[in-house]
Amino acid sequence: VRFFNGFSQDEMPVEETPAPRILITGGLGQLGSGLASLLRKKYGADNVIMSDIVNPPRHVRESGRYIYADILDFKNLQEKVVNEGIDWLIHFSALLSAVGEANVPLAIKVNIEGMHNILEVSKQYKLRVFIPSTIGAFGPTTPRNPTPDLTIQRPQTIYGVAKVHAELMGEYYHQKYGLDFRCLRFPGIISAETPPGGGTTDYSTEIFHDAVTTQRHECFLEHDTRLPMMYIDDCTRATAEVMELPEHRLKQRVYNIQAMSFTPAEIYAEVKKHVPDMEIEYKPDSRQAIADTWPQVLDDTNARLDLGWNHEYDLPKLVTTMLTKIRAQKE
Ligand code: AKB
Repeated sequence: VRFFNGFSQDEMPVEETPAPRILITGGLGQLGSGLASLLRKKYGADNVIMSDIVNPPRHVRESGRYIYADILDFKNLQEKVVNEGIDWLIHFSALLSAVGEANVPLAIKVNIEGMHNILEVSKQYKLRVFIPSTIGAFGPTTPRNPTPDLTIQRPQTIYGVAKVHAELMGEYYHQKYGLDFRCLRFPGIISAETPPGGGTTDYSTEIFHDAVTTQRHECFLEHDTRLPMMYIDDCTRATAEVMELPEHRLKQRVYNIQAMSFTPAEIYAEVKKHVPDMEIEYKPDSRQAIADTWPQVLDDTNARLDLGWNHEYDLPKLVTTMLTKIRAQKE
């Protein structure tokens, strides 16, 4: 069969889909740089724009485009989306669980009001929008092992309350306005290059820095506090993958994902295999009360089935990777 333009099906010129223009908010946090670097490799350096409200370190500026964007200023957000021709918005700005408890009014502003602006601007300009949720979106009445996608959500931190609100608002905008809202519930994320910013799972990154420097870690959680976790490369890959999927593949808007689940005693034992002099002391602080209300294991069956989610890093691979990277940084 020949078409009216003279081509057969095989000869038809393939229309190139242009690379999406992507804006990452909260770009200077734990997740921004890793995701920007992955997306820049896929879509070109100029198409991935990092943003935040402070002057970035030199290496961030040198690694690609960085702009000022204030999620609390709706007009500023509109201007950035229009001037930069944004198609996808990845919204990482947030105060994490521990710092949120220390400054509730600011957490309400950033995590709730800022998120409203993100949804509204995404609706207005028909963007595909990703807002991560978290294990913090669950509370003491949630089944903890395993925690399914659809379950009781009565969190007891402002961070968690704001994340449940974000999940519901995203789903509502999707159902009411057709907004292409996508959301993964992340576990604790462990990273070598960027520090976590005031969360309840931060010990799982700090322990590696201590292993390489002082060989002594003071842990702010009890030895048997089990939490879901993930290495940053799995987290950034999952984010890129969920954004790239055609919309019909999403059977729901919010998915649990995790890679592993461990206690401080278990990660310590794994680190000690490589750092025999390593010592740990448990001194639980206010973060213990938060961790005690969170899931121990997330059930991410739906993400594995619908999205093709698969983790690469288990606990042994996480430990060797983190130690290698941090040792190289300190040399
Ligand atoms: C935190 O501990 O607050 C975060 C999270 C699990 O969302 N890392």
